[in-house]
Order: sequence, then C-alpha cells, then structure tokens
Amino acid sequence: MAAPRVVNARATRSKGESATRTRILKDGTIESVAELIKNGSAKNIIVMSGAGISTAAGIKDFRSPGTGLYDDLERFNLPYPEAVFDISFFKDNPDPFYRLAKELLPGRYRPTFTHYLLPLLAKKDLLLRSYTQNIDMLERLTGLDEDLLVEAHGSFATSECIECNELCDNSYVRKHILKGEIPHCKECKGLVKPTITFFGEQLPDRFGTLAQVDFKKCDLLIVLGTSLQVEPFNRLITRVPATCPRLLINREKAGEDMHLGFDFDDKWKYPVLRDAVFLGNCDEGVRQLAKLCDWEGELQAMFEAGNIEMALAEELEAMTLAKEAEEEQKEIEERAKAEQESEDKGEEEKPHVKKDTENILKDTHENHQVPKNLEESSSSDDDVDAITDRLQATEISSSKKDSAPAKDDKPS
Ligand code: CNA
Repeated sequence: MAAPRVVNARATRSKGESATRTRILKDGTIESVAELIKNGSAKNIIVMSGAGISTAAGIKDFRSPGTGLYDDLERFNLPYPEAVFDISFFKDNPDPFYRLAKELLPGRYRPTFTHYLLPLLAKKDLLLRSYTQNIDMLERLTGLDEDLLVEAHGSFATSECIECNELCDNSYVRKHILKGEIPHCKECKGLVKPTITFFGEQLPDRFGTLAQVDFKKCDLLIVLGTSLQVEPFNRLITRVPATCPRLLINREKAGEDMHLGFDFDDKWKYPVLRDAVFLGNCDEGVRQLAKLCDWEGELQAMFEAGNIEMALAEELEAMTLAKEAEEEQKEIEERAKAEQESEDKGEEEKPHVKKDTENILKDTHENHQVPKNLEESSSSDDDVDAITDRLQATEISSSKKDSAPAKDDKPS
C-alpha cells in the first residue's frame, strides 16, 4: 500500500514563523482534497461518520440545536439527555429507550446521497474502511460490503439479554418495539437490548482490532456529519499518520480541541498543513467532492438505483406485513367463532376480538406505511411473488451499478 505522498510539496513561512512547513494539501479546501484523489495519492481512504449523514433521511442527530434528539427528550422525562443511552439508567428504566427505539428503528429510512459515497469508493477500490457511529444501519442498505464497515456503536442488527447474554430473535425484538412493549429474555426473563453500545459499555471488539491496523495505513481521512464529541471514536482522527490529509464535511467545525485534532485555521502549527473543511450539509459537500472527482453522475445513478431498490423492498415488507395481519385477523376470527359455537349461540361478538383486530391493523398501517393501494386490496402470495421478482430484477449491488449521466440534482 502506498504511503501518503506529499502533493504540491512546498515550504511555507508565515509572518514571524521560523520553521518551514510542508503542504500535503494545496490549501484547506475540498478542491485540494479532490486534486489529491484525482492524482492517485489517496488509495486507502477511511471514512468516519456520524448522525449528520442521516439527518437528510429524516433521522434526528443528537446535538443539532433545536432539531437534535437532545432538545427533544423532555417528553421522556429524563434526568439528563444522555440517560436514554446510559446502561445504568436503562437497567432501572428501559422505557425511554424503547420509546425512542420505535422512532429510530431501521426499516423506516433510506440511505442518503452521502451514504452512497461509500459503495462508490469501494467500487473504485479506494475505501479502506468506513467507521460509523450510527446505529441506523443505513450504510448496509447501500449494498456496502460488510467487511468494509465498522459499526463502532453497534446496531439494531442483533439483540441480547443484558443478564445472561443470550442472543434474541430479531423479529421478536422488532415486534415488541413496534408494539411499544419491552422485550424480555425467553430464557431468564432479563431485559433484552439491541446490541447498540450504550454509555458505560465497551465498544465492539471489531472496532479496536481493525482501528489499530487501518488507521496506520490511511492516506486520506474523510469525516462526515459528526460533532466528534464521543470518545473513543472521536480520537480516531488523531491516529492517522502525521502526513495524512484529513477532510471534514459538516455543518460546523469539530475535532479541533484535542491533541492532534484538526487544525483548520493553522493555529497549532503542525509541521504539515493537511486539514481541510467543507462547512455545509453532507449531501452538498459529498456532491461537490464527487463533481470535482468527475464521479457525480456515477454517484447520482447509484443513489437513484438504490432508491428504487428501497421502494420495492418497502413495498414487499408492507405486503408481507399486511398478509401477516390478515392471517392473524383470520385466526382471531376463527378462534372467536369456535368460542362462540361452544358457548351460547347468538352471543354478541366479543369486544376484545374486535379490539385485537383493530389494533393489529392500526399497528401495521402506522408502523409500516402500507402503500395506499394496498390498504383497500388484500395482498396475495402472487402480489408478494411479483414484487420479489421485481426486486431481484433490480438488484443492483454497488459493484454492478453502471455509471450513468447525472439527471436532475436530487439531494435527499
Ligand atoms: P451529534 O453529536 O448529534 O453531531 C451531529 C453533527 O452533525 C453536528 O455537528 C451537526 O452540526 C452535524 N450535522 C447534522 N446534520 C447535518 C447535515 N445534514 N450535514 C452536515 N452536518 C450535519 O452526533 P454524532 O454522530 O457526532 O454523535 C455520536 C452519537 C450519535 C453516536 O453515539 C450515535 O449512536 C448517535 N446517534 C446516531 C444516530 C443514527 O444512527 N442516525 C442518530 C442520533 C444519534
């Protein structure tokens, strides 16, 4: 693997400055980073990301003033906002986490334009690894090879009992979350929690093992949508080689107040000038980077194809759920009929039966956004098969996606 190369190396001397400096980047702009990619100096790119890459998908971040989750947690009556993700607090009161989990649950959101930068870099064999703090699993939905992904704070992909560590069936946990119920371990009745890393818990082993190797090899670090306030993740920016260029794309500057942190304003006088920043939305910054690298059309095509794939998958899930609800309703009705037959004939329909049926249908519609056309018609196996066929036909993995000219710019 190529070591970082010094691009446009030249010594600079500011007023009153005695030491000479080397410029890894021409200047602290996204343009100079694109130049470095285009000239082949960046072949082992690490992307670090945070909640800011998913806000365009409709998922709130933590700390954005006014719109972040921390400004919205009053309704959960917490002693402090972080408590919702604090393991000690969870053990005493899991209710706020589970109420929030219902809102954050994967399956309701689609990857943003920014997310597709990851499979694009992978396709070009430039992505060493993507390290994300996000628990929304949107990176996976882009078709990114899971080997290239480190979910540093875990995800909803698996769940386990916090007492006996027994792994729990995901659909069991998902159903509880959607119904607003708290899942308990079938073995020991302990509390079950998705394998999201809470404050007070260790990060997954994969994080430490891979970070130790990857960051030494990194020749371009791209940091997207994070306030870099959570340790130890934020410290990763300090672990790249001293000559490794670093780009932050975020609405605000971050990561400056730590040893070996970013030096956008040339304050700390590192021996090299290597930090760049794009202040704005991730989708804008990533689009600009892609444009500068002549990748915009390709990235747009991946984003659009991914959206079609997502829409079909959502349609399929809604149909499957509608079918399940229908079957459950049928069962309830049959049970009621049998009960009625064994009891007094002509007794009124049991109110709880009607209520059960209504609740199931309400839950399905509220939580899974059953497409309008499905609300009236009942789903059949044929419908589900037809959508499955369409999904297979449009299965566009990142490696298979062809480049295509950009259509209208459609940031997510
Ligand atoms: P944070 O502390 O809330 O910071 C988010 C950062 O992104 C802020 O600096 C914002 O200004 C910036 N930002 C927000 N939207 C955009 C945008 N569209 N474009 C550019 N910048 C934007 O969140 P961090 O990720 O830094 O904190 C780490 C926490 C957040 C992790 O433990 C996560 O698990 C947790 N989290 C994850 C999700 C998710 O999975 N989507 C959602 C909320 C919180």
